[in-house]
Formats: sequence, structure tokens, C-alpha cells
Amino acid sequence: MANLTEFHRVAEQVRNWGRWGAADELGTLNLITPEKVAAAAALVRHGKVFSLGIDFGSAGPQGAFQFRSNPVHVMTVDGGDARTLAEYGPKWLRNSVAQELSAFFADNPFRFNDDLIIMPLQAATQWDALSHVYYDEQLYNGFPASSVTSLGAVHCGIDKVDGKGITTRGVLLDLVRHRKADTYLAAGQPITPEELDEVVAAQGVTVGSGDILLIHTGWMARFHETGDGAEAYSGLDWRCAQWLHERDIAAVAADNLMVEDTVSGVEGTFLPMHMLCLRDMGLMLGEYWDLTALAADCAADGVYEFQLIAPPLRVVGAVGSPINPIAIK
Ligand code: UVW
Repeated sequence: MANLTEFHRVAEQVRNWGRWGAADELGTLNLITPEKVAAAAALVRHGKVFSLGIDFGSAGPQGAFQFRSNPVHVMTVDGGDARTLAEYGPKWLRNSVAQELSAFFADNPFRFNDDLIIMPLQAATQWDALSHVYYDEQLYNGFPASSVTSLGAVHCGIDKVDGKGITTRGVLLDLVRHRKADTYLAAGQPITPEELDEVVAAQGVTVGSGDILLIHTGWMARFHETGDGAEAYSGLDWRCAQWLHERDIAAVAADNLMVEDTVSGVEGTFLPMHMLCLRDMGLMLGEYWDLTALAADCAADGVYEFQLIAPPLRVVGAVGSPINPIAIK
């Protein structure tokens, strides 16, 4: 187990502050150049589309952690309202526009349904924005942590990265097949940088500047089997942050809840890789991505690279965003 002195030494090595200017809020997404975007699009050969998002619904992986809940989906207008609106709306509703609309229901075949969703932005398939995690009172690029208030993140909010798309070359690293695991990686064996090198070599794929890496651990497949979103698992060891930095990776996503291992590899810290990636490197983390079908296809055709399209929602000042990423081969 490493200590905080070692953590701070690594943090200094991987820190990208100032690399793209003092005002930068994009971090490693800067590595996705127009050439990179065009090259990624050229990876589409068969028109095979893989949706990597999970359901946004009440059966999601949240619940065990009190500060997050599964999405709550509510109908605000449904078929049952049509008769009520036609019969009572024109008199009962105290708003002229609503009255007019209700009157419309009485003598017009048009009907509509509306709904809303209430959810933590971190509940299901998502990007962590750079403002999601910090330490020593500073965010990525030295922005003050106090700039995230109840009004939202003034700096490094998810809306700041919208201009990047986000689309680039995606590369899947399949730890489940590499370890010859049944469905998922058993807990207690963090994925090391050396093992990432082994997987890259075994798959015959390259990883390079501007790529987004997808780490297949099988966690999502197990969740679909057991419905338990809180079980321990093996994820990336905190030292993988340095491995990502050396290769100029643009972002990393996994099929589990935190990308990194459930057990911190640094004494006295929680989620050291989050701190290094989000705060020091400016590298976004994707969580709860469903990589099961994509991993099966990659194993079948031996092609582990694809065009990845994963734009966040432009939620102003948000520290994360739900997404429905797609991979196209
Ligand atoms: C925290 O970092 C607290 O959560 P997440 O795993 O959603 O990034």
C-alpha cells in the first residue's frame, strides 16, 4: 500500500495544469484533434452500432448509497388525463392557456403524453465532469474548489466540454477475457498498469493520444444477474493514472461504478485515481457503461477499436452528466 507522499509525487508527474493554458477547462479532451475525430470516423466499416448506456429507471444500480437514488420517472400528462381535461379543464384550470388547451381536447382528436425524470446525475451511465472530485481546495487547472456552489460549477462543469462532441477513437480492453473469468472479475485483484500492457499486447491493438479507453470488467453483466449495485469488485489500480498519462489518453470509462478499484491503494485516501484523473490530469471518467455486447463482438472479430460517440447533456454548471454512448464498428 502506497502512502500520501508517494501519491503527491505521482500527482506532480501527471498534473496537466497549464498545459493547454491557464483558462483551460477541457483537460485531456484537448488531445482529441480534428484529425483524430476524422480518423475515428474511418473506423466504421460494417455499420454495427452498440448502445453502451443502461436503463434510466427504478431498477438501476443505486440504492445502497444513501446519497444517490435511482431515477424516478413520473408521467405528468397521460391517457387518463384526456377525459378529465375535456370535461373539467376549461372551467377548473385557472390559467387561460391551460383552459384553451383543455377545450381543444373536447372537439379535437389530438392527444399528448408528458413526463419528467428526477435523478442524481451520477445515478446511471455517466461522465464525471472535472469538477466532480478535488482535494486541497483546488479543482483541475488550479481553479478554486469554492467556485462550485449551490448555483453549480462556475469552472469545469460538464457544460464546458460540450464543444468537443465527444467523439474519438474508442479502444476496449477486455480484462474478463484476459483473466479467463467466467462473467466478471472477482474482487481483490486490482488491474495494474502491467496488466493493461499485457491486454494491449494480447489483443494486438494500439492505444495512443486522444483515445478513449473502455475497461471491460464484467461488473455490469453481474449487476444484470444479481441486481446488487454495491458488491465489491476489481477495478483499475490508482497507478493506472500514470499509465493513462504516459499514453495521452483522452478519457477512460468502465462498466462498473467507479472505474477504479473499490479498495484504495493509497493509505489515508478514498478514490486516489479519481483525484489524479479528474483534478490533476483533467481526464474525465465514465461510469456504469454497459460493455457486454461490445466486448463479445470485439472478441468475435478481433477488432478492439471503433468510433465512439459520447456527448454529455449541456446541464449548466453540473458536475456530471447522464449519457447514452454509442460505439460504431
Ligand atoms: C465519487 O467519486 C464520489 O463518485 P463516482 O464514483 O460517481 O465518481
